[in-house]
Amino acid sequence: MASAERTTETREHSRIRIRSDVAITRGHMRRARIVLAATAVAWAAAPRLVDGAPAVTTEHARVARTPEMLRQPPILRNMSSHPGVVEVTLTAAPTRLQLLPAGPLVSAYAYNGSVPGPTLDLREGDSVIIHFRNQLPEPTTVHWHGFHIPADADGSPLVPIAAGTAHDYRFRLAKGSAGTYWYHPHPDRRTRFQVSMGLFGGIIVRAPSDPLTAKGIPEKLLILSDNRFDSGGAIAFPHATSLAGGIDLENGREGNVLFVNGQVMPTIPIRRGELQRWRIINASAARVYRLALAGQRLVHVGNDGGLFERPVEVPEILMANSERLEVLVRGTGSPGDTTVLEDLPYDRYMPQTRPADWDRTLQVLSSRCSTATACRSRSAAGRIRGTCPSTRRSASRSTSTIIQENGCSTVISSITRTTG
Ligand SMILES: [Cu+2]
Repeated sequence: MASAERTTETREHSRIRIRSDVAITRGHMRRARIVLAATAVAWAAAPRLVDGAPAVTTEHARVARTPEMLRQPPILRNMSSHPGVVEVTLTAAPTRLQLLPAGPLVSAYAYNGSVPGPTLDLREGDSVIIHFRNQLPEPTTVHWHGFHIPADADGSPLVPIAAGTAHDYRFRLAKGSAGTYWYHPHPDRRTRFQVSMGLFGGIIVRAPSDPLTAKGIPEKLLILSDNRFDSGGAIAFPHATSLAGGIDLENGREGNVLFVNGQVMPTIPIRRGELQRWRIINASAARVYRLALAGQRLVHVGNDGGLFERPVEVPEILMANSERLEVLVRGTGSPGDTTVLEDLPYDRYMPQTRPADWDRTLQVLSSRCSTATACRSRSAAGRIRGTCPSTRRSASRSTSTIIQENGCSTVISSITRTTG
């Protein structure tokens, strides 16, 4: 993988396919050295680059002016009637979509016609069959990011699916694998391009008993991505030997418009006092997010490995590419009040290619308090606590204790799973 493409990958890739990564990386590093040499003169003349770097804040703010309610990606339809078997059809194909609010129809790649692709909703222990059809004009694969499955089913670059052909992916999910995952292409040298063209989707693996679901806490799937567009609204890729192409190679291709489920700065309605579980996936090719909820602390309850034993209350969470996290968010304030999920500045750049506006905070989405429910809440590390007239106490079989919210109040001191 090229150095820029490697930024779409996580530690999991490194663990699972060290040998193939090393081989691919060497080849790409040779190409990277050639490109870097070709642009060295220009870089020397522009020690703090502005021209060629994406104007992140300006463009994102410009297109984020028409807020709309957050949509959930469609769920892939299970065609099997056998318990424990999930059989779906997934097609990657070129299409034309409106990617920018009020923007034109532009060329994109999509799974089953949508960006993000449909969500794969699974359970631990499921036998999964994915009938994949590659209608792209180039080879691709589908990689099930985070799954511990046989290498030949995992969509590696070593098992490409040729243009115009089909392939069945088959695997079984292990017990204890509940969590949030995602899928994306992983062809040799084209991962960055195909993901940027729109090929990515979410995966949820559910446990037989999920303490948060059991308590009726509603959940949202939030797939974060970014992209870059030309003046005509088309997805923009600089030439590999251009200055911007060299920057992409060094920094990874970072977009100047941020999306959640393909929407720019959408709104999530939340009742006052309501607790929501947000499953967040960083499907951006290179962007590292420092997520913070303005005016609130985040209650971090899970990551790539599923739910934690106990929640952790934090002011912000650093989220690298391909990482997943789960947080609990409470509706606060008066009806109509909004709380903004922000991407705080994170300096991961080489000085000569650092975007001029890297230190600006970006708005990712907002949650809007929708109805009045009188609640006063206070928080402490490891628990969420609120006060309301009446609460119902329930205890799981393990050490976890959850006081179920009755209208508005919830205390969670532990979220240990009680799977049987
Ligand atoms: Cu991946």
